Amino acid sequence: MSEETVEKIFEAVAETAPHIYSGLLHRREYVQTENPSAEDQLEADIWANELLKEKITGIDGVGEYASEEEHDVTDCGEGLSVAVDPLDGSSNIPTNNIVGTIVGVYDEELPCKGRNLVSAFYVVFGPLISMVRAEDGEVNEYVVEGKKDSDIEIHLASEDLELPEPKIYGFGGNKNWTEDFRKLENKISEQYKLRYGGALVGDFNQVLHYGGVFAYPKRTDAENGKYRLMFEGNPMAYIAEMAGGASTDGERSVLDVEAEELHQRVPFHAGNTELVESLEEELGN
Ligand code: FBP
Repeated sequence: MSEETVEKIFEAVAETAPHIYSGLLHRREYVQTENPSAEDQLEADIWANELLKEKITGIDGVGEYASEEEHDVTDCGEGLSVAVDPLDGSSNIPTNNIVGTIVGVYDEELPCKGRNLVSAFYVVFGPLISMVRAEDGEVNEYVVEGKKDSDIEIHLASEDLELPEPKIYGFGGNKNWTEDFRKLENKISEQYKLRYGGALVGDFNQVLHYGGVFAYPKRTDAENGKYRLMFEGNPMAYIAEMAGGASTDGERSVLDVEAEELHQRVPFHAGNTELVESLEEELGN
C-alpha cells in the first residue's frame, strides 16, 4: 500500500531529524570530497545522507533511493522512489544559519517528472525542528520533539496551509542575474520586503508563511540555475502548488519539466500565483 509506505517514509525522516540536528555540532568541517554537482561536501552532508539512506531503504514498499550526495540511484526493491537532499543549504552550517532536509516521493523510476510526486516534505532545522508536508491536496505543518527514538513525538502544528497575501520576496544568485531578471527584481523590491537567508528550505518556508515569491533563476553563467530538479525543484514546487500557489521554470510549471538526468538543474520560481504568473510573463518577453 503506497499510503502506508509514504507514512513510514515521513515518520522515518521525522525520527532521523533530531539525530541529524544534534550531530551537526561535531560535523561542521568541509571534507576533501565533492557531491555529483561538484559542490564541496561537509562531513554533515555525508553523515545525514547515511542516516536517512539506512532508514529509508529499509522500508517495505520503497523501490529506489536517490540523494543529492550520491551519483546513482540505489535500487532497494519494488515500490516508490525517494529523492532526498539530506542537508539543504549546508553552507549555512559553519555560520549556524538555517538548514533543512527535502524529500520527494515519486511513483515512478527516477529521474521522472514532478507530476509523478505522491508526497513531498521538508524539515527546517531552526529554533524548532518543524516539517511541512504536502499530500492529497493539503499542506500541513508539524513540530518534532524529543531526542531519542523512544521519545520522539510529531505534533500537528498547522493544518491546510495556504499562501497568504504576498508580503516578501527572496531571490538567489544575484551576482549573475540576466538583465531581464534584474529589472524584474527592481520592480518587485519596490513593493515587497526582501528576505533571503541562503537555504531553500528557510527561504521558501518564510514565503509559505508570509506570502510572496522565492526564486533561484537562470544565471548568465548557468542556464538552468542552481537547484536540482529531482531533489529541490520538484518537491518545493509541489508544496507551493498544493498551498494554492504556483511554480515556474520561466515557461512552465516546474512539475512539467522533462527529467533527463538525475542531477539536472532547473531555474526555480515559486510562490503566490499572481506573482509567479506576472514574473513568467515578464521573463517571457
Ligand atoms: P545545497 O543543497 O548543496 O546546500 O545547495 C542548495 C542551496 O544551498 C540552497 O539551499 C540555497 O538557496 C542556495 O544553494 C544558495 O546559493 P547561493 O550561495 O548562491 O546564494
